[in-house]
Amino acid sequence: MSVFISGASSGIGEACARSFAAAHQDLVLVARREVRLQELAQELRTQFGVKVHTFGLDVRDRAKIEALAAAHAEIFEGVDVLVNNAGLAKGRDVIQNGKPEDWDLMIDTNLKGLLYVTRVFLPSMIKKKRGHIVNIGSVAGQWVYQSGNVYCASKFGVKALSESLRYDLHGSGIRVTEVSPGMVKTEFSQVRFEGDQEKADAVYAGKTPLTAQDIADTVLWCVQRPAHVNIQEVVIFPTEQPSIHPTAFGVRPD
Ligand code: NDP
Ligand code: 8X3
Repeated sequence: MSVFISGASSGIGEACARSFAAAHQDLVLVARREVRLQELAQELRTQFGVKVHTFGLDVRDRAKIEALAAAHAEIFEGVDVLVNNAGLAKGRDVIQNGKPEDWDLMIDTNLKGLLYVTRVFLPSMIKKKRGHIVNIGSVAGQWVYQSGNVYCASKFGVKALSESLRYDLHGSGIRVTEVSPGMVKTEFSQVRFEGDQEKADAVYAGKTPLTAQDIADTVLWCVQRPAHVNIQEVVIFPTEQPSIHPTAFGVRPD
């Protein structure tokens, strides 16, 4: 068995890679920053003796994921656990000031990318009558907050796709879990605010956010339940973030 993790070059995906490697699972890691993946892979091979394959992949590139799956069929068909983690927010504008290029990026990555990646694993999982798809959603996919608009919509979409996969794959033996975190300190806010460190830091100021490891622990726990148990959804907030709304969340829109 091996575990495929998208967006393993930082944050939650990287922490998942470390946790599954520590649990002696072989890995297939993808992200756009391939050098980071290669460094992580080398570290995990040395530390845990696991096999790790890495591929530079932009999940928006459907032709590339299909070509990789065809060229490396043995590796892809050996995947029993798919962690759809690659994702991002871009900008935090009210919708009337939103930038269409940010909307495209979020929808193409968080939704279409998840679909393109999932699609290449379904035939082999269905044939094997086993598999586990873990989608990293968000509390932003459970509740909307001001200026969250398109990011929230993309994560509501992840929730819809997770539920749809459960219906459509019913009877196949494949489990589908959605893990929906609140505030996690990763590179997420740096990406959202395009490297503006002050804005990114303000998100977490005076609070104790979740760590990427908290989420990886949860993903691993879901996957390690017996085959007849499917943890359908997990919503995890930091203790100091009682709800998604901005006064609790830390950053108010400009
Ligand atoms: P990071 O920015 O630290 O990690 C995001 C990962 O996604 C990176 O490895 C990045 O790799 C990858 N990624 C982004 N775009 C693409 C792409 N087009 N193709 C392939 N990989 C891509 O943030 P997080 O770890 O926090 O984010 C992981 C997931 O968790 C996301 O889906 C996010 O929406 C979700 N989430 C995060 C929360 C938070 O507060 N941090 C809360 C709730 C959910 P690279 O740039 O190398 O391609
Ligand atoms: C990330 C959490 O609340 O910033 O998905 O949207 S939030």
